[in-house]
Amino acid sequence: MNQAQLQQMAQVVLDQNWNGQFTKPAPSLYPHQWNWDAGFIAIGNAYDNFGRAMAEMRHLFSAQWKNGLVPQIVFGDDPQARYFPGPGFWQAHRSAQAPEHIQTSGITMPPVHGFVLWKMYEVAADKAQAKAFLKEMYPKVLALHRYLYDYRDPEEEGLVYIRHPWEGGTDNSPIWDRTLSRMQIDRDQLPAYERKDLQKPKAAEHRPTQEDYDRYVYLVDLFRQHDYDDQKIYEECPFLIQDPLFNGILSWSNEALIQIGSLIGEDITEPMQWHELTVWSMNEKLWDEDRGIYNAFDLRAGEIIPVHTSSGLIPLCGEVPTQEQAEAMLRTLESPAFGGKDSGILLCPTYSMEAKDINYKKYWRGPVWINLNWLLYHGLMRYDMTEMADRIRKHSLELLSRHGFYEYFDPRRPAEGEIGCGTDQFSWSAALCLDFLQ
Ligand code: 9WN
Repeated sequence: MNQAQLQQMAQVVLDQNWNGQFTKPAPSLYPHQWNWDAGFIAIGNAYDNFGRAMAEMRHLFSAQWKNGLVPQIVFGDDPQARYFPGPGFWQAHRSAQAPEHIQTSGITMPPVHGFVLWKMYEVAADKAQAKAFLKEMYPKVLALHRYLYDYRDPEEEGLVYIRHPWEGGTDNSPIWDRTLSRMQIDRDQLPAYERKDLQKPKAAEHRPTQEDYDRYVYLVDLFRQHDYDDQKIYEECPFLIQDPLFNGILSWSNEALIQIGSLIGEDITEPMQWHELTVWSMNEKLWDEDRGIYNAFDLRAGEIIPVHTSSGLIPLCGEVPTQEQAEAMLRTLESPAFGGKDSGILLCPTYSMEAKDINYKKYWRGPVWINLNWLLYHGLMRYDMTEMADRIRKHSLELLSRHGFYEYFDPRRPAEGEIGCGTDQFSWSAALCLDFLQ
């Protein structure tokens, strides 16, 4: 398939998943609007459909909570939509902070919006229109970051915690295993629920387990019992993790807020302070000198989580590491753990291939995801590591053009069984393909 055909097919996926108000991540599995998906999708649309990219972001932020939180899911009103947990389970209206006019979940997701807006501005054909859009959005993104620093960084370290695996975006990442396994769940006490994500034949094999879902549900139940009060949740929640992917993305968006604020003549004192503190703390607390990667930290247990996933390489995108640290990260990427040097593996597996429990088909426990590849690509480019960046871009395009716009991919060559996994017609795979093709 040539580039023009791939581009056209990616555009078709985005057109088909657009419902007039927002883009569904996938036609049936994910029928509502998701937070970080919306950001990646807006980047893809910014080239040829700037109006739709703006509408996507406006729809997401129309559901921003009064305290600044931007929800993980904004529910659409399609009566056919089947997804668990739906708005009736979340009961976000228990919080006085939730918006009245629209239904949402009660957690957030990685804060991609700052760099998404900057990227939209960079590629915009009509700079005056894009600048007006930045002016409109800047206070909203600032309010989101303020929420994160005010409510998710209790020790004022500059490191934001997530309180649910869904907030991290990498639902069943091995990073969470130990914390989740400490949670003793009494199934009789758990609210009754029915998963809707196991329709496809391989879904049970590829998606998170029942034990994972019990814990996801337990946490949502805890949040709603506390009416989504951040302080009470902080006191009680067994899952409080400072994740390098989340904080790396936050750093990039802090930096973008500084750029946007400077361009539109706003006060940038806050993002400058946030940026400096987060970068410093990530290097002080999360950097693993021996292994050349960033770790996560379990705030409840008070310990580092020394589990190697590609999340620990994402801080490259926010220019968190020094040049020297970045070179160590490149060596990590090239090592047998991530297979970056001619190993026949298509980059980048999401979990260290040296881990005994890597599973190349199971969601965030091994497969390649296009959004993480895209973040890594940009991170490597920032350090002029063009050879590895190019390899990641080429591998991403090879997967997409040969196998389609799947949700995630088995990186092995030859792979056993199917290579494209999860849902097909996945919006961010299509959107970021468009960006990779520019
Ligand atoms: C829960 C929509 C989302 C992505 C996440 C991905 C998956 C949801 C789910 O789908 O999570 O948020 O039901 O599995 O893990 O990153 O945003 O595409």
